[in-house]
Amino acid sequence: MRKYSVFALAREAMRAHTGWDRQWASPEPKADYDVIIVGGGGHGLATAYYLASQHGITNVAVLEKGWIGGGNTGRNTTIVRSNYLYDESAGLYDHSVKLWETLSQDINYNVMYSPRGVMMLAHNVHDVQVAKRHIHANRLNGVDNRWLTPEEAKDICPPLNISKTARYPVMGAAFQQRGGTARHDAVAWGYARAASDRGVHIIQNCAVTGVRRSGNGHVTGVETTRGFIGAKKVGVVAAGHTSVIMEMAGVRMPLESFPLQALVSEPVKPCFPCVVMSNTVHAYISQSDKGELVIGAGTDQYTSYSQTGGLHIINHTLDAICEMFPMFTRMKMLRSWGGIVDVTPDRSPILAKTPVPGLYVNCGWGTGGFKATPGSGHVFAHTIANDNPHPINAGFTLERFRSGRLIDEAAAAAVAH
Ligand code: FAD
Ligand code: PYC
Repeated sequence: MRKYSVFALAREAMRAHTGWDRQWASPEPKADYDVIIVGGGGHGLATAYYLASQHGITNVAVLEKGWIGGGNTGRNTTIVRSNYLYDESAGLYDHSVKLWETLSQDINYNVMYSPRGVMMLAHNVHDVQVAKRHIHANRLNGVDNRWLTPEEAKDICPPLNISKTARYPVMGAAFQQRGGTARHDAVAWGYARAASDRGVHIIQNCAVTGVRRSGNGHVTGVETTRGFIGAKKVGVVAAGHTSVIMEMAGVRMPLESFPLQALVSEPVKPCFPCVVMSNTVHAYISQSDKGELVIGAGTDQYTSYSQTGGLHIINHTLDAICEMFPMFTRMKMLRSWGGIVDVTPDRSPILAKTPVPGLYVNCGWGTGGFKATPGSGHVFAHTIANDNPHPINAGFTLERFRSGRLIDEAAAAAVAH
């Protein structure tokens, strides 16, 4: 009989549960695929999963230059919500929230979606008016959101300082109960495992370096660090680097890339029951299941591909957090990091066909695409499979930057752009 050490048994259990070993077992690329997805973040992996599960397209490869989930998917602060102002955005993000609600069952992987509620604070008359406008617009769209007085906000979130003498006094808050958090790594691993189980190839350490087109302009495949790989269709889902890849196909994108950073505190016992965001002071906070306070800042003011951000930005964020939650003043920071987000002029994503036949693009999520991962993958898979957008992403075109029919969600992210 084969003997297992306790360590080996634990490793087997981890493997069975998380599928982590597949991170190092990428298959050899085939010569030809029906669809190649460039970028193994949550959106790319979700797209591959829905191509296989909803459209029966399984001859698919996801090409990732590093490791799956190593981009923004594994670097974000995991806030999920759908309290966006405009009809198109509310439709897209609420589609995603609905998918979050059953995602763990759908992909048979615990993504730890926790609808603990997202509270957006108002500190001045302008904030109050904007928040109430959002609440009314959301409710007209069937998206839950309600107004809280400062006392009601404190009942939900006891650490909140509602003193009238605070530098940024709390004048009330908008509260979306269905909003919350999820475990970001699990989202990448869960979609990867579910897609891989359906035959999708997930190929790591494989950077795309060129896009090949035929004489009539149609995409024929991609050049990579592991050689040329043929494909009938290519979907680019490479947040932060979309412009670089699209340029390889001769398409100029309306995007700028910025560092966005976050940090966690030392772990402490559960003390923070929901997510709190403040647009005015550019800080937001929640507590992870490990006990760390998860704190995010605004973007740097300058474009860059650096995965760290300006120190002054994170200092400002911590000042703001300590003002709003004085009980955290003496806590210590455990680690900080950054990611590169790509931002469109109207701060809304592009999920669309491109002028190049067979080439599709999913980008421009800026500081807020984690929450959209299931919905984005679902409608992008539809767009690729049918060579036509799903009604939910029909407005998120590339063309809108030519026509001027923008979806201007500049205030929606609740962090500085
Ligand atoms: P990614 O996960 O970045 O995946 C893209 C992948 O493409 C990467 O893995 C990259 O390595 C790969 N790639 C790039 N170039 C190539 C190439 N040439 N060849 C092959 N592969 C390539 N959103 C929220 O909704 N809520 C939040 O609380 C939130 N907080 C955030 C906090 C921070 C600090 C950051 C940085 C972002 C935050 N976001 C948040 C935004 C969110 O993380 C992103 O919008 C989302 O994760 C984008 O997912 P993705 O799959 O498109 O991108
Ligand atoms: O979009 O909710 C959001 C968000 C929070 C932090 C960064 N983005």
